[in-house]
Amino acid sequence: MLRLLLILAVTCLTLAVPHEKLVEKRSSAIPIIEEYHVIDGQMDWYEAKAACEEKNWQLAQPRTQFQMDEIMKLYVAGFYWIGVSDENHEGNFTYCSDNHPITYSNWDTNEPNNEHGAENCVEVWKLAGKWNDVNCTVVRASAFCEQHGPVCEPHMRTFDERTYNFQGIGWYHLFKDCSENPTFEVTTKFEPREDSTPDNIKTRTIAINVTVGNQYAIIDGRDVTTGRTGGQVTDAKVITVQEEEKDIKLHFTSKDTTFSLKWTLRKHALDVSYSGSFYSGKLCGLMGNADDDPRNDFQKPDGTITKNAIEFGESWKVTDKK
Ligand code: MMA
Ligand code: CA
Repeated sequence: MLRLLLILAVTCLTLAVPHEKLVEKRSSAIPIIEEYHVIDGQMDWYEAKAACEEKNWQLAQPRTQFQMDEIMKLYVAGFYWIGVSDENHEGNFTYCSDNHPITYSNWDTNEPNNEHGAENCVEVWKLAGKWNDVNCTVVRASAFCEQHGPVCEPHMRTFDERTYNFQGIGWYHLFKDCSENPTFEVTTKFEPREDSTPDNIKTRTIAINVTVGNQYAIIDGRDVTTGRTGGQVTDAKVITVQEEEKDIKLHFTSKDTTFSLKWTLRKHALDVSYSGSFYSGKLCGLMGNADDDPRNDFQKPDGTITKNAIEFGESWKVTDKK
């Protein structure tokens, strides 16, 4: 069963130059967050963690400023635990659900200071969303929790971290070159899963089609076909495909940018990442424009922006392909 989960996270590798642009965006298998919640109370960190888990959520683990801003919409006053701690290794803060080093932080001035004995857990303690490290057993905070989307649905996540639920059927533009002289496009085909009903359609991805210049690659389940369309032949092998036991990996390069797709069949997950800066703001399709601003991601082919995920998704349907 191949189900689609678009999982994209952002990692910033900034150069030591002021105002340097983001040069690499990378995906990783991070959970898709559906919603944030508060559980009010006077809890220590472990109680807060358990309180989230009891509801099938987990302590919120903000991985971007955008996520932090979403969480802070719930802030009223006082202290709130988040799922970040350095209990396993002093000074190395990690996300509590996967022990990965944090990719984002929002420390208050002079924090983390590991004061008053061991301060290994992180609380949000100010309206500005600032973080403080504090003793995990201090009983004083509410919990910020995150609720994860069901992992088998094609919850989409754009390059700029906007998540949405879209269950269209057929071929769609996943992402394509929307610069002045476009050279590539990536489309994916969705079909209903077996457990899909007319009132509750759930789709999975069954094929991926990549075209770069006059080269193409089609991944249809486990079958991979590559070739060239008509026109002049270039020697450069622009698209490469590696078939591994669990994954199919595809890379292609255009201008200064290499795009990497990894389709993990077992996890039903498609990861897309890229490194390079040329296409910042010049992509379009279901994964948005990659300009770092999630708010403008629902841009339709005509350039207008909608708030409706379905209208957005449907606007990227490939009409001349069944
Ligand atoms: C101070 C400061 C913090 C520390 C808390 C513990 C009020 O702030 O030293 O860094 O975590 O005390 O309550
Ligand atoms: Ca502290």
